[in-house]
Amino acid sequence: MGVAGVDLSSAEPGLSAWLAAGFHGDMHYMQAHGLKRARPGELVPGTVSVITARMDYLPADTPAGWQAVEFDRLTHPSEAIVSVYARGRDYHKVMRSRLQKLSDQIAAELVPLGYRVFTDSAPVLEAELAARSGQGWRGKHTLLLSREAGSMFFLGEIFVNMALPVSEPVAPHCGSCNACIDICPTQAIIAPHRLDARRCISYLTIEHAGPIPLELRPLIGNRIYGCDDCQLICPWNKFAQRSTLPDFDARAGLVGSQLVTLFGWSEDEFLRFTEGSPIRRIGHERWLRNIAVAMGNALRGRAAAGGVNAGANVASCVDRAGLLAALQQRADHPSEVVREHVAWALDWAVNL
Ligand code: B12
Ligand code: SF4
Ligand code: SF4
Repeated sequence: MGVAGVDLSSAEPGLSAWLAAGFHGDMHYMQAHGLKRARPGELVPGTVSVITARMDYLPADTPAGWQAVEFDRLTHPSEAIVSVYARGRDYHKVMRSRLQKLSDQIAAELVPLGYRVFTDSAPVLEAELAARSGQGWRGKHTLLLSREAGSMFFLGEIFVNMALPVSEPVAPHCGSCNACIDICPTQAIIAPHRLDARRCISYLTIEHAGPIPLELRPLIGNRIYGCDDCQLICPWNKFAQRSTLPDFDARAGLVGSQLVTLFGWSEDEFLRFTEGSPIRRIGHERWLRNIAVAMGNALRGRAAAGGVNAGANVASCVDRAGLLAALQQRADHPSEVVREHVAWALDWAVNL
């Protein structure tokens, strides 16, 4: 944990430039609040300090060398890849409730305090606040990074109406490394610390509602929810810590499942299997859209563009008949978005 002040004015020009460039795509919530995002005192009047927290999320049973295990999934194109942060319980719930408990306790036992807690739940520049309060530095991929914990952690804050001594920021340690920029499958990191979200697979599979741009579909490979590549390649993630909470243990079905299996889930099954998971928020339609793209890519038979195994020919381990049959079963799906992505996948598979 650390403490930041509320003056983020030096971040405002960067936020405005990012929005003006349209890098937020259709994440209208990023634009809606304008510069309030950089002004904690406007979001919660009376706020004079922000207590910041980070919380590790690697599942407790994560093996040594887990980055190689994750990269290897890209060479099994029939397997569905859900990014690591989304395999357990929704962090919004886990972290917010713990911060709420902590604040209640501080207010009850230590000092009367006005407070509000947030974890990606309001217009707050979380990584900026965390960087200013010594939680780590901003990596070139834009995420917060620490020498003790890499970047596999969530951020959260307690806005308080009491002036607290501010923590010292830490020096950046990216040096001349550019590994995250180089590995990004869609070249979404257009320069150090500059992310065009519209190209990011995390945006395309989670935040974006409509059709996925055609030129980006092949680059998504078999990633069906989020993307971890820029973090997997980061040398500092050898220091990433396992979570001590069972909440972040991976749920059955979300690791190592076949695309065909997840594509077969009915809407009821989708809602049941994703109860309490962040995945639920994308809904069944986007879920099918994402998996259809991955199935098209699997049929095409090449390892996901980008990743360390880029271009490897992996057609031999793909059950073409099974994938084609599953796609054809959804060809008349009531959603136009699903139908169009299924048609694309079938077409992409045959028109080599
Ligand atoms: C919107 C959002 C996204 C978007 C955009 C990401 C982004 N980098 O902006 C998308 C959907 C792509 C995304 C993806 C992911 N996200 Co996200 N996301 C957010 C969210 C809600 C807001 C981030 C934000 O404010 N972006 C706006 C830009 C302007 O901010 P910025 O990067 O700080 O930019 C500063 C400078 O770089 C500069 N700048 C940036 N661009 C430009 C352009 C120009 C021209 C100029 C001059 C300056 C400039 O100015 C800014 C101010 O100083 C935060 C939660 C929160 N409320 O903060 C989570 C958050 C950043 N995400 C998180 C996570 C885990 C992820 C993923 C790893 C999930 C996944 N596995 O798929 C990926 C990682 C992708 C990546 N490399 O960033 C965590 C990160 C934890 C950490 N260790 O840092 C957060 C903090 C959520 C949380 N509470 O834990 N995310
Ligand atoms: S999450 Fe994936 S697509 Fe997004 S910036 Fe990182 S490597 Fe690129
Ligand atoms: S991969 Fe390299 S440049 Fe990117 S965040 Fe990690 S250390 Fe920094």
